[in-house]
Amino acid sequence: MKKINIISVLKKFKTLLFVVFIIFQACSKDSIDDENENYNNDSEYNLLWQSGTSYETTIQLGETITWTWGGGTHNLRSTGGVETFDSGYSSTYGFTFSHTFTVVGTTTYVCDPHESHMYGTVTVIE
Ligand SMILES: [Cu+2]
Repeated sequence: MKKINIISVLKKFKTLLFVVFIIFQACSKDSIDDENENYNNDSEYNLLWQSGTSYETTIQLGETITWTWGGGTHNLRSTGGVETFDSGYSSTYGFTFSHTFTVVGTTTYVCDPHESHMYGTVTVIE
């Protein structure tokens, strides 16, 4: 008798569970979108900085790039070109480093421990 009740209750809840699942999925997507919106508030250009990321970015003179750390220990250091910057090391997920580019030309940069797969080039145009 009790078992039958449980099965009938589960059957009734099946539709409800499905609806909850759909709502959960929708909310998850919203959360990701919100994160991305926050991500883009600080400056004109936002780049994720973690293993396996490399960038070629062209920006206007005076614009700022912000790099946001993913997991791992990274730094971000210019290695050549017209501008110089050095973030120092951080292991903090979500750490950010920003640089405003004020010289026309190209600058290369790298993460020293991961130079083969974390690097970039910024080209500044007028
Ligand atoms: Cu790195």
